Amino acid sequence: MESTLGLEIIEVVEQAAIASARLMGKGDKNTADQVAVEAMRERMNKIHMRGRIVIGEGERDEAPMLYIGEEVGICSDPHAKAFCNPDELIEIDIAVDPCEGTNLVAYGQPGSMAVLAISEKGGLFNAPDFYMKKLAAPPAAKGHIDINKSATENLKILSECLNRSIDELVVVVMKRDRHNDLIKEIRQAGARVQLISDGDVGAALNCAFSGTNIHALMGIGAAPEGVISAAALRAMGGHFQGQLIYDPAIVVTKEWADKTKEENLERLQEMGIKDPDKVYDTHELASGETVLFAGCGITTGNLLKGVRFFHGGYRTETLVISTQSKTARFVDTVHMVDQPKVVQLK
Ligand code: VTB
Repeated sequence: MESTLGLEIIEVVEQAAIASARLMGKGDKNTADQVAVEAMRERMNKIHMRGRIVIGEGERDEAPMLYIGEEVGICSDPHAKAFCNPDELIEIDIAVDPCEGTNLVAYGQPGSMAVLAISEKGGLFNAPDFYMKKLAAPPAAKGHIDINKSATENLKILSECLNRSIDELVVVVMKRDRHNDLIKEIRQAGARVQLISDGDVGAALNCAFSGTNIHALMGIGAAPEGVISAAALRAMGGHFQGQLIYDPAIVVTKEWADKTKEENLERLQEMGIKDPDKVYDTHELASGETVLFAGCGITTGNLLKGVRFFHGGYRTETLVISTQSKTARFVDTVHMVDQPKVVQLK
């Protein structure tokens, strides 16, 4: 799978990021998302691959593009055998979020990214559009902290694993009412809280690298984004656990805002999720033998610079992680549209 795909997916997220970045600060999150979707889909359909969207923009009747089940890539063509070689015909599953943090783009705030994860067929958890309680942390804490423990307990463990005093630790939490008690507990335990409005994929990713001054992500976000985060953390050896949330008393799942807990449980059963309280780890959310992650900064965040436009072109920064090549590549690309008058070195 790695071959050229691991490199071509750089362009897939770059094109989505560039398209979305043009809408930065315009206050129009839907268009910022839509142009990213179109750009991502267009570039994916130029790759010699046989892909199926397993996490995307919604069910087929909701989303015209990158809907769950959509087949993408040149080798998805029924006659592909005539012009694709055997390894290009291997079925792969793709989880996409062309504009992760649409609000961040719309309001020119930091940390939005175009992201995707790829694995062989069946290698990514087909997360339902529910919320997910998440715990992400650096590789040093992998398997030591546990989503079933309290934030206080996990902070003590994190402190020991990272050899940092608790008051030096920074935990990213999304600024939502559902997190008020969590935020209070983290602060009472002596750690610091970095509140974000959106973009918990980038926040999880930050946990995988030292020097980001982010040591954990805690709280409830979307399950689909959780799978993409888990793919990246798995590839980096980081810690990620996720547990589906189906009780409206905790948070109302947008898609089924009028549903009761029992109705949500029924829907999960229908989707084949036998244990709704199961805690998933990185190897269950991204179970494939080969897992790829790619993310390109739309607006500049902690880890990746956003798209920068200059006379004659633009510049992007992408992170590509592969379990096969065991690499995390930071790709700084200068896109020379016209003959640029000047290209800065850095
Ligand atoms: C979450 C988070 C995402 O949107 O889904 C959030 O995982 C939506 O949360 O990273 P609310 O429904 O509470 O607003 C993001 O922040 C951006 O897609």
